[in-house]
Amino acid sequence: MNTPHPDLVLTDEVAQAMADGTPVVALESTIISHGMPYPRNIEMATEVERIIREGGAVPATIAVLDGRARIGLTQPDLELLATSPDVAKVSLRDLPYVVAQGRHGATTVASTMRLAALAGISVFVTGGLGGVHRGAERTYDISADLTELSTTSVAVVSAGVKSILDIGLTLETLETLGVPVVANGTDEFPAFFSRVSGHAAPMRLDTPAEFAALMAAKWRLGLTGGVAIVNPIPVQDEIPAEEIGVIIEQALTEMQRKGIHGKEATPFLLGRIVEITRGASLTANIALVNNNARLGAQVAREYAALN
Ligand code: PSU
Ligand code: MN
Repeated sequence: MNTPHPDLVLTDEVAQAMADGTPVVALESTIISHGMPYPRNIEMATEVERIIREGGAVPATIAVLDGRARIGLTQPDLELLATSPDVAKVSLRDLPYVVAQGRHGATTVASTMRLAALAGISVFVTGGLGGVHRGAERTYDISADLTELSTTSVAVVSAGVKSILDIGLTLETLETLGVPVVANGTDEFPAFFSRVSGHAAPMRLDTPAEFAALMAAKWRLGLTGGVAIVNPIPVQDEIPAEEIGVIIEQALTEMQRKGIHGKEATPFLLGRIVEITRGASLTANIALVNNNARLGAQVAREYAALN
């Protein structure tokens, strides 16, 4: 099968879908290798692909394996990502290193967006975006997910950002970077585990067709860069903001005490929150990813219908 770029390896299914104009939805792999414990991570990765197929689109989970950027993975590939300790967390800056060294890498939102765009994929589903960490005025810890959203033309469906981050500063930064942040069916910017964050959503749309039209308008106008589609966790799966807020504070305090920072910060916080909630946060996390997959497949179908 022809690939759109010499460094990308597409599965036959994804290559065929791209050639036929069948909607394709990209998925990241950091959430598998560094965002959830085994075996829930492999169950999630498998289920999310199933939901996207059921929604009439082709899933393309993205990772770097043996130095090859892979667009679409097999079940054994997913197992490797879910279990191997040799899988690096790969954001944009790490991508050339793992490729040139022939290593395995799980891609973050930033690097998944870039590889999806190289493959010609316009819609990407994840759980939560990276953003401006609390205390960033001292640490400068701002996820490359934000700068990537400013430059790479892919729509990213997430459940917003967790309050492990500074949500207000994250929204301000996205505004500066020219990234439309559009909530699905709500006026409130969602905070991952909770439907409310105390911050208004900058924009609201109510149907997948409207999201597709916004994407098309943005890129037709020559406004390169991403669209952040933020989809609140379903009511029945949410953890109230007051409840999860205390736990997040505890995890942040522990992180500071341990001196953890940089690329380890997000995986540490996610892992601690799962431990402290004895898995309840993991159940919520999986529910919101599945919910995002349903929306992402619909948006991909509507966007494909426009082209
Ligand atoms: N937020 C979550 N779950 C995740 C991540 C973020 O709720 O798994 C992952 C995503 O892959 C995201 C990355 O792109 O963490 C951000 O890491 P950093 O802050 O180091 O850029
Ligand atoms: Mn960071």
